[in-house]
Amino acid sequence: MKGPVQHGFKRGSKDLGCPTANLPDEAIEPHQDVLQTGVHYGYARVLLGEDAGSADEVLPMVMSIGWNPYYKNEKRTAEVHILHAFDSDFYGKELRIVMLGYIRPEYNYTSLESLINDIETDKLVTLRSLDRPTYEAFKKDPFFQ
Ligand code: ADP
Ligand code: RBF
Ligand code: MG
Repeated sequence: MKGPVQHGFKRGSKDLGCPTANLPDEAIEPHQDVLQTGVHYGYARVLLGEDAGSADEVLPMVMSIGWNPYYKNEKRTAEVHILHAFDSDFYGKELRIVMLGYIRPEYNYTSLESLINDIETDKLVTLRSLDRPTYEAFKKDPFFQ
């Protein structure tokens, strides 16, 4: 999927210590039938341009597709956390992602702490999973070039 990064509810970075770049509804819409609600991992690239250095590369990502029951959202959203320390925000820039694996369903949490703990586990699962040599090829996929 790809599309310009949208503004969300501004709760990712503040409450969770985990900013998530939101894909536009139009990016998700054609895939509604096949997209499973829950947490997925894969690769992402933000098209930042020449001066961005290592920030404009194919990077590991962990993604939440869901209704976000913790916040009682009314719409399914696709939020992408990229495992990279960016120097600044990139709203409006084109985000491209490939989803490679499913981690877990979406849960409703009784505390913010338990949500944050699970997200930390999701990040570890992502990095360990992407270590599998067969995933290397996706980094070079023409979709990212
Ligand atoms: P919003 O509700 O607008 O999505 P967030 O608090 O989730 O706000 O922050 C998301 C924004 O943070 C992204 O749109 C992006 O511009 C920026 N950002 C910075 N670092 C990252 C990262 N590692 N992964 C995803 N987004 C990041
Ligand atoms: N929200 C939930 O309500 N339940 C979840 O299981 C859940 N898992 C998430 C996993 C990851 C890797 C990320 C980045 C977010 C997850 N969230 C989950 C969404 C979180 O609530 C969301 O980032 C905030 O709503 C801020 O937009
Ligand atoms: Mg977000």
